[in-house]
Amino acid sequence: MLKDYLLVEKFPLFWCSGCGNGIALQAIVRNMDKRNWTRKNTVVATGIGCWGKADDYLSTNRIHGTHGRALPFSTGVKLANPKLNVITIMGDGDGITIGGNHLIHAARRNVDVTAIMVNNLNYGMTGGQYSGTTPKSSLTKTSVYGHVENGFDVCGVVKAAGGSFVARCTVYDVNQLEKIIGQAMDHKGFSFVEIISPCPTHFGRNNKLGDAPAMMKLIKENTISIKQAEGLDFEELRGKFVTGIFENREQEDYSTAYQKIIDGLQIKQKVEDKDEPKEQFIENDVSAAPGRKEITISGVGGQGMILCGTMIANASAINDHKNATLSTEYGTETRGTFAKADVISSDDEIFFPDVTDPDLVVCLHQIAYERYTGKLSEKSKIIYNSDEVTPDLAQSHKEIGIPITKIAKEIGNTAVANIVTLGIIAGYTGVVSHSGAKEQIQSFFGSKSDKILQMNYQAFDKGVEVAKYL
Ligand SMILES: Cc1ncc(C[n+]2csc(CCOP(=O)(O)OP(=O)(O)O)c2C)c(N)n1
Ligand code: SF4
Repeated sequence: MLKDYLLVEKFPLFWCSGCGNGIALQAIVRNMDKRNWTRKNTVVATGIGCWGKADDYLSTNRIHGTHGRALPFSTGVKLANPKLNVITIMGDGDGITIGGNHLIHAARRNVDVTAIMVNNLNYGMTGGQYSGTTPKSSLTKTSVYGHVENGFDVCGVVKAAGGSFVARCTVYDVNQLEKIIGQAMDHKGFSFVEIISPCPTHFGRNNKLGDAPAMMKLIKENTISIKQAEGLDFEELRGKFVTGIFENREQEDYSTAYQKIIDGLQIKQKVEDKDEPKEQFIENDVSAAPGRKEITISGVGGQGMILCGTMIANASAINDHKNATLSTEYGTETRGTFAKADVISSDDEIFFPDVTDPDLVVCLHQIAYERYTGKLSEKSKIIYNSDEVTPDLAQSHKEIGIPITKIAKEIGNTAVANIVTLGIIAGYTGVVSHSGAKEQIQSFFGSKSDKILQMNYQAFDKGVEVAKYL
């Protein structure tokens, strides 16, 4: 039943009377009903705009995204769970003007989503400014003397970019509209449907095209089929809406191609696991402590804090099977200015990825130390690199200095200071299992020489040992 797909309690629709959006929405919902695309298996992603508000009325899972970005959201959803049906809803301002770059790349990648663009020839929601599809000479809020640019042939752009199903229809011909949307939904790969629709409130009024029925008549009179358009040149096609299916071909979609790579890597991994016995460091393992830990590793770019944070987050999520987040910050110069990695590891869900009340802040450099000293809650401890930091003695009750650079140098290279830090953090907080941390070291340095790998294992062990005395 259609009403199972609609949030009827949100009615009446927000759109102006005579707007074509309601007709387009109905055609989508009818097709969802026929295919059983319910809230259990379907996600709708939209951008901003009048048409972008269509998701307000749909009972499926929805992402009301930012303007021009509906396709990246859809791509992410589809990649994360290829079993879902994904519909992208976008206006002409949204899809081809502000988000044009995303449109061509989604088409090129052949992402398996059904992208439905309502083209009302202007920015409706913001008051009728011209968009990338506004025809030459049109009057809009931002072209009061007549638009000097040509509008995009959007289907031409999407086809050229590699879209495997490309079609145009109008809200006047509802039979064709419903049929084409159905075909687009059934298509495996990127399907794009452009729907020509009236915006009587702005485009119609600004161009003195009459009321909504008059605009519908105009759309009807100016619509021609692909066959009728054959042989017409650019000027002869001006003002015409060519409808029909421009492209419909089979081609492997993005998620399927991606999945093949993942499957291949997993098979390879299984073979390697069988061939090589697990490293001996799994023996005498120290497990990760239960609960939640928030840790900041800070310093200046080039000291390897981001790698240290990445290893903790990876070990936590991949090896210890906890939840983990990593967020990083570094200056535009990358090296030599403040940089940090925030890691949260938790047995429970993490709802916000930034560290707000750290258990531990490691400061490898004076610049970083000054950001944190005296500014943290009672709970937080600071461990600083005493080779690089002159501490504030008033804070000594909650700060610990360790000559991290010197320890790294004694092991063989100051570059391993971040792995000494990893060992100190693992030993002091228990945020990760020691085997997990070492698997990460193996994963990052395994392809280098054995000498480098062993030096990093040693750096980790030394950090753990130092932590025993804290
Ligand atoms: C990046 C960005 N730029 C501009 C805006 C302002 N804005 C909101 S809706 C809109 C116009 C939408 O036009 P269109 O996508 O054609 O949809 P319509 O309203 O015509 O259905 C604009 C420009 C915004 N929200 N975000
Ligand atoms: S402004 Fe135009 S596009 Fe927006 S709801 Fe009104 S008629 Fe429709």
